Amino acid sequence: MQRSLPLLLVLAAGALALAGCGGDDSGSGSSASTGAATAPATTSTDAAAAAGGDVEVKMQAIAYSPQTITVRPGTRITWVNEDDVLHDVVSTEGERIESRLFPKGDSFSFTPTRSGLIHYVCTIHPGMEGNITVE
Ligand SMILES: [Cu+2]
Repeated sequence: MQRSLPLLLVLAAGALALAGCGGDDSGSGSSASTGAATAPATTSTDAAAAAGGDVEVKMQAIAYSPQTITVRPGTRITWVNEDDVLHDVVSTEGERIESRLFPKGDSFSFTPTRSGLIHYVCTIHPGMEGNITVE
């Protein structure tokens, strides 16, 4: 007797409404309109940000993982070093981030306060770079 299709449609509509609420910045973002927000590749990090939780970036095999994250202003980002060598987090573009070099097992946290793009690097490992989209 019961049909589940209407329920699925309601759930899908709700998900679309949530996604639209966060992703539609057609009036603002003048400098950040890269179109990357429409790519489905950032789904997992978007979900973490939407849930209001912290976002964790691992420093693993001389790389940041995930290398690119999307968060909302006010979301705390924590980098955790899982390598046997020192790493740091220093921004070269956008909001200022400057951690110390820290060893395996240690972490560093930063909370962006405004929308924009942040590009950061590890100062002792060329090519170890990451990006944060804050929107
Ligand atoms: Cu490093």
